[in-house]
Amino acid sequence: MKIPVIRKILEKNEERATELRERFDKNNTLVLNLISSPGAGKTTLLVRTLSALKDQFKMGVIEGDIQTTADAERIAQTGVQTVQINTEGACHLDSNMIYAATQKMDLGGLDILFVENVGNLVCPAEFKVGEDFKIALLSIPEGDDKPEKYPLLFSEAKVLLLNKIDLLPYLDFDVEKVKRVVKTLNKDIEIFMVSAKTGQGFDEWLTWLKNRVLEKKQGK
Ligand SMILES: Nc1nc2c(ncn2[C@@H]2O[C@H](COP(=O)(O)OP(=O)(O)O)[C@@H](O)[C@H]2O)c(=O)[nH]1
Ligand SMILES: [Mg+2]
Ligand SMILES: [Zn+2]
Repeated sequence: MKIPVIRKILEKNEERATELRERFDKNNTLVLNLISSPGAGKTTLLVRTLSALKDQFKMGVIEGDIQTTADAERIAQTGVQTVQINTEGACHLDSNMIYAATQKMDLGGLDILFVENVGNLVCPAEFKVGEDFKIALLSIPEGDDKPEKYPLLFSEAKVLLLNKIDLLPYLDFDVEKVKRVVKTLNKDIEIFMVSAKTGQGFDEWLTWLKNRVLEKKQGK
C-alpha cells in the first residue's frame, strides 16, 4: 500500500504547484528551480547573476535550506528581496512551502523568481514548485559520473550549468563524457560551462536568462 500513498503526496504537491504556476504566469514572472548537491555553487552563482542583472530586472529569491539563514543573508547583500525557508530536516522544497514563502514577498512586476532548492540530487527533481524550468548545477569536483548515477534531475532540467570550470586543470573530469551522457538522457538540454567564482562563461548564461524573460513577457 506504500505506492498509492507516495503518489498521493506527489499529486497534492502538483495541484498546488499548478496553482502557483498560474499565478506566476499571470504576472509574467519567470520561475527557475535551481537544483544540485550541497556545495555545487548555487548561492555563489545566484549572487553573481543577481549582481549582473539587478539594474535590468526585478527579481526575487526563495532560499531553501535545512537550517540557518546564511544563504538568504548572502543574497540579501545584493539588495534583491529574499525569503529563507528552513525545512528543519526535509530534503527538498515542496509547493506548499513555496506558497507560504510567496505570501511574504512582493510579487507585483517580478521578472524572475529564483528558487534555490535544498542541496540534494535526488528528490528535489520530483517535487514541482510552480517553476517554468529546472536548472541543474553540477560542479567539477563532484565527478563526471553523477549524471549516470542520478539521471532524473538531468532528464528533467532545461539547463545544465557545469560549474567550477576554473578547477578543471586540477581534477580528472571528462566534460565530453558528461555532455554525451546528459544529451542522451535529455536531447534538448542546454549546457553552459561556468565559473561562479571568476565569472567565466556567464555571458552565455545571462543571455539565455534574458531571452527567457523576454519570452515570458510576451506570454510564451
Ligand atoms: N573554485 C570555485 N569555487 C566555487 C565556485 N562556485 C562556488 N564555489 C565555492 O563552493 C563552495 C560552495 O558554494 P555555495 O554557493 O555555497 O554552494 P551551494 O551549497 O550549492 O549553494 C563555496 O566555498 C564557494 O566559494 C566556482 O565556480 N569555482
Ligand atoms: Mg546555497
Ligand atoms: Zn526530499
